[in-house]
Amino acid sequence: SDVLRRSVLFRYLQISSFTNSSWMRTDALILLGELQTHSWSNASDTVSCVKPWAQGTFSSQQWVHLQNIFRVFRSSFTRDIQEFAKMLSLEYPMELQLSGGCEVHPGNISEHFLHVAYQGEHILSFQGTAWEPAPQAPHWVDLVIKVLNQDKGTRETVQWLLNDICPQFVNGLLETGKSDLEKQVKPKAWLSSGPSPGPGHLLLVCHVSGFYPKPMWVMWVRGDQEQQGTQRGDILPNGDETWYLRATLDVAAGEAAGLACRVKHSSLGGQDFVLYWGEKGLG
Ligand code: J76
Repeated sequence: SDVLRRSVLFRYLQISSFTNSSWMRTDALILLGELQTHSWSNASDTVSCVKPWAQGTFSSQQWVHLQNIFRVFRSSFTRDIQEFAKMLSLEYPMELQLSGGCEVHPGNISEHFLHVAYQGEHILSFQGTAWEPAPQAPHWVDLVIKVLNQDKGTRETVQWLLNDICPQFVNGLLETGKSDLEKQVKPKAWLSSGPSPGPGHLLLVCHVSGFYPKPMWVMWVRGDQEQQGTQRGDILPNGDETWYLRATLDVAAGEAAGLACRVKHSSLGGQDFVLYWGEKGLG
């Protein structure tokens, strides 16, 4: 199937905000490719599944075991940060971000990563069997690394989670979540005019919304001729696990007739959308 042929990125993303020495919170989410599978609010003791298939092929017993590891980790992490802040006289507020996970490639090949950012800057990573400072990290990070690397038990747990558990769990999710992961949602498309770019000029706007998955092709065309002046916006989330994209073209008012917006997407199965400027009263 498609989802098994491509590489998939699985990420645990954590944000810990330390307002002062007594106010802090940690929230996290897990993403498989474009889809959120889990969430973990500060208020909750356990990681929640946001998809019915989010336990993958793990047994309840394995799941409970992982929940315990994460619970211990979250409280130990909070304590560690407060201790380091004291030891290094770091100032509040502090923001810590953790990004860890694995990318599973076809043929059971996988890569993993675990990075930590402090005040938005990457400061350390777990590499191979130990923690390492990031290339441009401040000097005090060396001391943090030294302390962290003394905990052999934690290093072994991290290696086990990244090397063994992560790819196993992802392979299970690819099975249990297959139909969600392979879903195809067709976009809607419409045209509008944007703010005039200058006297005698029009800004043609082609909106494409509600599609899944993310890869999308959209161009202004005249017949078969792709208009090189097409400006693609950023792909934005609609918030319902579909995406939005717009493409604009600045044209002389007299040249708008005959232009069209062409949309190609996997959900359209080769039947491109073509919307003509000037139809239905526009232009
Ligand atoms: C993202 C997954 C990481 C999983 C790690 C799980 C292991 C764990 O929870 N270790 C903590 C408890 O360790 C004790 O108990 C273990 C068994 O449960 C073992 O026996 C172990 O040997 C024993 O020590 C341990 O306290 C860790 O230190 C938790 C936090 C790890 C961590 O990420 N620390 C961290 C990271 C970044 C600390 C500081 C920074 C940057 C600081 C920036 C300046 C404020």
